[in-house]
Amino acid sequence: MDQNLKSAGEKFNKDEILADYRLANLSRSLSVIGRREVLTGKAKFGIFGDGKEIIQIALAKQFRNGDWRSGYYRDQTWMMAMGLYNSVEFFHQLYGNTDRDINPGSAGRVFNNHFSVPNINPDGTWRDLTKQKNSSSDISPTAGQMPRLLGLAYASKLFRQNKELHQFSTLSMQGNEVAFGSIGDASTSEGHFWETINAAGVLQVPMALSVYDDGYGISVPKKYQTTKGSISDILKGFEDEPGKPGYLLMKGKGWDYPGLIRLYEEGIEICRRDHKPVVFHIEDVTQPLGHSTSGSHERYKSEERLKWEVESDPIKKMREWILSEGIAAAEELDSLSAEAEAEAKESRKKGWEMFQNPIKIERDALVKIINDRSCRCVEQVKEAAVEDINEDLKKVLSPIRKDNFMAARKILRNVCDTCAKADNLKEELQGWLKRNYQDAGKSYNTNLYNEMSTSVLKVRPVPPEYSENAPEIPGRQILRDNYDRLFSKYPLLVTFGEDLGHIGGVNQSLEGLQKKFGELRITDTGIREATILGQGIGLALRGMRPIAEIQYLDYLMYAIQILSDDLATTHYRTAGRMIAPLIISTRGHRLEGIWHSGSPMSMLINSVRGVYVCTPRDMTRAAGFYNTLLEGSDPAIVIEPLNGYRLKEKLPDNLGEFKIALGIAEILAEGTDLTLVTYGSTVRIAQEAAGQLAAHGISVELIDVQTLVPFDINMIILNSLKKTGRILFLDEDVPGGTTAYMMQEVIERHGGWQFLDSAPKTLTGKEHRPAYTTDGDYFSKPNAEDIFDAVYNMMKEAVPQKY
Ligand SMILES: Cc1ncc(C[n+]2csc(CCOP(=O)(O)OP(=O)(O)O)c2C)c(N)n1
Ligand SMILES: [Mg+2]
Repeated sequence: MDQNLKSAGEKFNKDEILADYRLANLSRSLSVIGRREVLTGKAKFGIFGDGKEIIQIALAKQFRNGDWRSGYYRDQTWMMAMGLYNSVEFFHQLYGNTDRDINPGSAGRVFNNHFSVPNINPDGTWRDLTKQKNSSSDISPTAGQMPRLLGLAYASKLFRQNKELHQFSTLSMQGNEVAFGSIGDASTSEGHFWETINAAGVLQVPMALSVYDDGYGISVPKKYQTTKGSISDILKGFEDEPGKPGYLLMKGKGWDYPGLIRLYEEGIEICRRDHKPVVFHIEDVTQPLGHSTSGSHERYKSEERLKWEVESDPIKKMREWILSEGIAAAEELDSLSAEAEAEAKESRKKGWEMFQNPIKIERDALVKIINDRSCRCVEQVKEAAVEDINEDLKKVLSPIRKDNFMAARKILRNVCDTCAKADNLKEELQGWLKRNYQDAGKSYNTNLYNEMSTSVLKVRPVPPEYSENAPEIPGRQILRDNYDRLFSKYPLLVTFGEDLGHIGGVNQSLEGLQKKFGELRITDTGIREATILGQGIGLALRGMRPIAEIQYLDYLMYAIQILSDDLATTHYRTAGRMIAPLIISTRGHRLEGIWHSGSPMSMLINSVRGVYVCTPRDMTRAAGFYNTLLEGSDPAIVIEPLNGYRLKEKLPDNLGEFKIALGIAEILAEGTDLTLVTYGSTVRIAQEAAGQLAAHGISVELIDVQTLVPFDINMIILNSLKKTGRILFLDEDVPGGTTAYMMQEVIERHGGWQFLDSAPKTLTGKEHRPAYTTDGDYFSKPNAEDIFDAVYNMMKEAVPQKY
């Protein structure tokens, strides 16, 4: 017996030890039964926490109200130990139960063992985050939890160090919260891991990360994942040294119950007190059921490894320790594990019934309609088809909703059309489908955006007001002076990014503001776009109002995974129970060169649905969007037009107050011949072209869509098209990119095709990236002459005798 284990016996309370032992057994039984449920076809996929039970029980003991978790799919025992997850909920997750009251973590929208705890009430107001144990919502991409973890920890630093924030006592207890993370050994190979580790060391934040080292990432062993095969060995350079703050590195064994309890007690105390980041490298971890239900580990683990895993099983080891310490007798432990197994089985039964019952009720109602209403008349063939479908449906042993809907829709096609009774059947079936589709829609198709009263779409717009002699000043100063008001108005507002602190931004739109508001509010960061995003997500989840800056639109590529997988899905994947109202500020569209002039808008809009996308044409509009967004609770990106910082704009009187509504297109010039639709930097070029066209007798109606998502809520473009009958969509994206998106919105979704007198057209950038220099730009992106020709040719085609 290990010396460490031996001496520990006296220190622990027997009841607690036995409760922990029971919980470990319960969790293991759930994993075993859960796997079986998938292999017998009752559930679709399963991934479990077997082998990690003892680590998580020890970890959970240090987790207090107000703390935060950002973990991954192995954490079921941790969640159970904190009282945030129970054995019936385990099955709700596994089956994908969509009832958000009984399956609150995800309402069936994500794989099992992906957790979350609401940060808002159903009306959108913030919960008291200091009175609950908080878990951010898990995502499946490996290491995807890391950037967000940085932000969760960073919030504690801000809440502690910025005294003005001490008043927000339901968001934080003056920063005394720890952000706990977990990650598998193999996922430490990801860039996100290293970027986060470095950033948390630089920032010195209370981040406590556990690495569960089970030696494998699915089938690939550590030697292919980690230099020297040991994450703690290679993290050594990050360790604290006198005068050089870094990390606390701690090591434990996955089977060592008393050792792990001490390890976490010691490490978390330092982390919480000193805001010192800690990495717990937990070795000797097993994975007794293999990676997931998608395969079996016998295929890739050696006989020897498999044998070692059996011997090192943490529950077996804990049992040995309890016996050797004389804490309890074997019979007592046997009865505890039998009890745990019985609970797991009972929970499976309950969970299955709760999953199946509503579906069966839905099916019964359908079958009843068919039985009562079928006409059994002369239309023999159709009637037989209806009977067959109905019989097949009744025979499905474990129905899912798809079975019901498929049957109803197929029967509808076969309802006879000769007698009155059949009319009844048709009507009732249509009614059944409508009602149940509405209900299924609530389960699967809601909450992509905030539907509560806190939605940014409900913010009342306020136009910019101008004095008679309003001066014209460079656009960057409008942004700066607007920010000045915002930082005074919103104490929870912070902004951070590369070069925006000391020098006030590469375009000086924050000039002088760090000096005025302090480094904790306007903060330079390292060059690390993915974790700038994650930092923002974590802060936003904790009730702050972050604006994360990405220096150029092109560099958002580094963060697109986090933006798309994490931020854009947060509200949807928690079925509306969590918000992360992060604002991302960036600039783009025009300059020179392949990596500084991109306008990859279709990449964005097609991968970040769930995040609003604002494309202001000037800095007054940009400022107006920030003002609006800070009044609502939605994540959004604002892309400032890169060539507009020095251009002069009229200075509004109501800086910080005027608000531009999202989704409202603006007609910038009225015209009768053709509708020209664009956004962002191209607006100015379109204005120039419209002037040239007017000189040639062509009257263009120019529309700035202002935001790509949401898109033209009031169908202003459609109304214009009704008048002109011709439309050209213009931007700097690739062919088939955002112009195609806009065309689909107007022509298909809004029904614009009915009003076309000419074929609708698009004018875009070239397929390649824009080349360097002004000429590179001229020949890569649409210019005023291109627009002139495109419009002129459309008019010539339509009215050849005139042009
Ligand atoms: C970005 C990404 N790449 C690959 C995968 C597929 N995948 C899921 S889990 C996993 C292995 C992770 O291993 P590790 O981090 O050691 O965690 P463990 O499952 O062993 O606990 C892989 C490759 C993924 N989910 N995300
Ligand atoms: Mg692993």
